[in-house]
Amino acid sequence: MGITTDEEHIDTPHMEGELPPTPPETVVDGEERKENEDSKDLTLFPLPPTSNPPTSVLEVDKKTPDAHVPRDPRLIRLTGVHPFNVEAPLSALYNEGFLTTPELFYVRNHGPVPLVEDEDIPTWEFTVEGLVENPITISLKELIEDYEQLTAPITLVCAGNRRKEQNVVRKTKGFSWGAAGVSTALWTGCLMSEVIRRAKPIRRARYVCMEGADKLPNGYYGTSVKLNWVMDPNRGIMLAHKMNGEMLRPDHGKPLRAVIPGQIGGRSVKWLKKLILTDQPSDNWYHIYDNRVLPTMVSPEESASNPSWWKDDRYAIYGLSTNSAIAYPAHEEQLCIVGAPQKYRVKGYAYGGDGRRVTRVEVSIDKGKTWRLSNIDYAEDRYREGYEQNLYGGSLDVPWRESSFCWCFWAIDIPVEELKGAKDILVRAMDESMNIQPRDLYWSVLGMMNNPWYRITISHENDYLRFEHPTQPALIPGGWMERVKKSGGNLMNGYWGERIDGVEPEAPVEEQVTEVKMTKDDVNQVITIDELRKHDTEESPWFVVNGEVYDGTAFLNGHPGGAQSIISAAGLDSTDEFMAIHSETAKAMMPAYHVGSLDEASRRVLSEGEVQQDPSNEPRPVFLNSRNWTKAILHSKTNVSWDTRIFSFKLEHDEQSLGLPTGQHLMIRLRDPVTREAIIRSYTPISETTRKGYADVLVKIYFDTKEREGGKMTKAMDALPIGHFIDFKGPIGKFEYLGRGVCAINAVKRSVKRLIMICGGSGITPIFQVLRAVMQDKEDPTTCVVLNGNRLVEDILCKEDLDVFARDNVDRCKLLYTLTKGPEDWTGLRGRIGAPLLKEHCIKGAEGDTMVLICGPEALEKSVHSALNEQGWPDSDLLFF
Ligand SMILES: Nc1nc2c(c(=O)[nH]1)N[C@H]1C(S)=C(S)[C@@H](COP(=O)(O)O)O[C@H]1N2
Ligand SMILES: [Mo]
Repeated sequence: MGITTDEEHIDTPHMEGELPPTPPETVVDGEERKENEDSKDLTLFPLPPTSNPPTSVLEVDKKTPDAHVPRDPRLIRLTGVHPFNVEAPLSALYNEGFLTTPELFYVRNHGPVPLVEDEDIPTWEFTVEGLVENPITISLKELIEDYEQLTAPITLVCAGNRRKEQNVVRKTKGFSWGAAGVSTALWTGCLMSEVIRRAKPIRRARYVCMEGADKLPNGYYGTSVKLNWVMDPNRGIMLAHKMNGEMLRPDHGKPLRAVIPGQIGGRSVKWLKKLILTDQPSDNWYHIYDNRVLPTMVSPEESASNPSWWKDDRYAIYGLSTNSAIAYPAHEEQLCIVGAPQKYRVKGYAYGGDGRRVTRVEVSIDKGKTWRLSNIDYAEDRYREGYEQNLYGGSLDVPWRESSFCWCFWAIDIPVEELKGAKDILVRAMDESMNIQPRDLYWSVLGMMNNPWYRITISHENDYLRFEHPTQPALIPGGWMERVKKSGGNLMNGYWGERIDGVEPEAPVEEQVTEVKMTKDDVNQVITIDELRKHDTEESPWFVVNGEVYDGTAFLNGHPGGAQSIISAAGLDSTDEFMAIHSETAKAMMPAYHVGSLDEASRRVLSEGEVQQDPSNEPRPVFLNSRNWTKAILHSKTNVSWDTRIFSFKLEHDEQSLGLPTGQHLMIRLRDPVTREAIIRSYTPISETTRKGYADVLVKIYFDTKEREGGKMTKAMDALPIGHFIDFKGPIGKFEYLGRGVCAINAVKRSVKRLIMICGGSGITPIFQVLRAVMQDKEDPTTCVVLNGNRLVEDILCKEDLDVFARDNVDRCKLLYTLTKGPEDWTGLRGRIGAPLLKEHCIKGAEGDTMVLICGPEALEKSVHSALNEQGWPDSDLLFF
């Protein structure tokens, strides 16, 4: 998250009551609007932001049943690789504005995405059956031709939106959505009531059951809503085939889905195949065991052993609960308070349920003692203001409707002076029925409809205010909830786990982690690593959790995460991922699959230095461990150029240092997403060695070309989804720079006056660390000569930083770039790094006063080696990284 210093989120203070400018939006021009050209009263309703439909299938998806679905790599995967359940980073979602592009629209798939070829779209059929006089089958072509088409903006929200907060309090049976399980699109199609009317429901019919084409472990996905709602035009229940004017994308129900405005997303069935009229709610497994808020005292065990909780219709959820979240300040955003503008604009989204309008959004910076009224922008109203017109082949069916089916954006300017004195920012929304978000979180087994006040904390660090959201989605660590919980705070004390003034602090409540027993008593077979490895197969995948061996075969079809996630774990120790993802209920199912215990020796071999959990559970101050693999999480990717990225990894906690001495490297271990083979390479991070909590690694991706296959490791890195674990080990390397000219080679110290650094391409990274260490220490007398070879100017990595070192240290740093394909106006050196260049720029001095550090492709290292030897450099002065 960047540092906010200027106008980015802050505008000049505005008048009381004046609406803040809304996020950028497109104004209709072109075809759709032509007919209205003479009207002066053109309404400026938002059109979708520019979409860049993904065209290629991501590496991670290729071995899954979704290998036919191109996707956007920015989406954060919440349930491993498959099934695809994702949300966009919250700021990215908010920045899209009122309408979300289909590629960033959240996805909730219970299983594989049905494959529907474009040529089969017109003949896609669905039925209307059950309690009707006239059962019918309708093709998509007929639906478009025979039924009145309309287009309307509608927000979908997964009932699990914001569930991570519940999971931090106590693990629910659901995966961890952040606050971006919500998105808005313009949907085109017809009213569901039209097709039902043609089928002539009989009197007894009270419910409309819907069924999708996705075959899941417990049957096809299905649910129901009341027939009465479907027939009510005010509820706007649709059958949609277009999203933002284009055919539905595969993840969003291509070619046809239900869209049920104002209700939880789970009712909007995708890949729609059947509408069945009944006199009872749906008996589909997913209708019964999903999308419910059971009473808070029903524990996971109770809900599992007593199915009647699930059958009680009172606990099914339909209309959304009133909700809101803060988008800016973003998580870990920093506001520089020196020379900051007077006001900071806090902003976010809010929505109500069942078409109820959000009528106020209030913000507090004193823990809810006082509230200030925020401005609300209801972009949805701007579609109402105009008269009926055509958009994407449907009439814009909103002007007459009174309901609010979309999210709204709110914003409020708060004086930075006041933020400086505050510890947190709270937001709550209220709808037109005065339903207001509660202060306290209501925990329930499925963790759904979570809507307490959204709270971000403010901490003061030197000249900065640093903001923290409650959580981060998926397994991504971070957020104040985790921090408070770790330090013993009780998150449910009505005060966000903080101490209440004047009240004796409660003894930190030991979390009631009932250790779920995952083994079977009569299983006592000892299994060796060789036996385990025989089951590294798709047919009978065995995997290891806590040293115990499980046979996943019988569960391949029933696993909610899909067979793929079990197959991916075959033959491996998957303790960390397993324990992190699974609920108590899931763990309680494990004895059924328990086949034996891995013998001691095999455990050691298998973990071959896998993260050894410190039994004391103390946070480790240093991340790297030279004997064991430790895990960090991919936090972000930044494109430096078309083929070069900075991968930022989040260490185990904010205070942890990487533990990499200057000049040394670390190893990164990944699994090839397709073959699952382990790939290990060494890298030198470019982030400062003193940086805490994170490490940045600069990587040039070697893509496949027509001539040759690309780099296994770098392609696999590029395919990594944000939020996933990667293994690290180290430090390694024979060289270390101790400072002030003192180097250690294989731990033998040696003092030098000069360092000559020769590198090519991404070989700059270890060199960069050493150079920075020298240049940052103004007392370090060592002089450095850097000879850096590349093809094009734009291939020179870290050039800006290098140039600054040279500019600020004229007498200590000599920087020489040489290019093989330099542009005409290039004033630096030309040609490869070889004997002639070296003779000129790598001049031997007094005996032993210089070390030459070399890092680059093998060919470069070889030719430099022989050239330097010829020029009289002894091997003892040369160091190859
Ligand atoms: N056929 C089918 N329809 C489905 C689902 C599904 O898994 N299969 N998931 C539901 C849930 S829980 C949600 S929140 C929405 C998500 O829609 P989206 O993926 O287009 O955002 O689809 C709903 N419709
Ligand atoms: Mo959902």
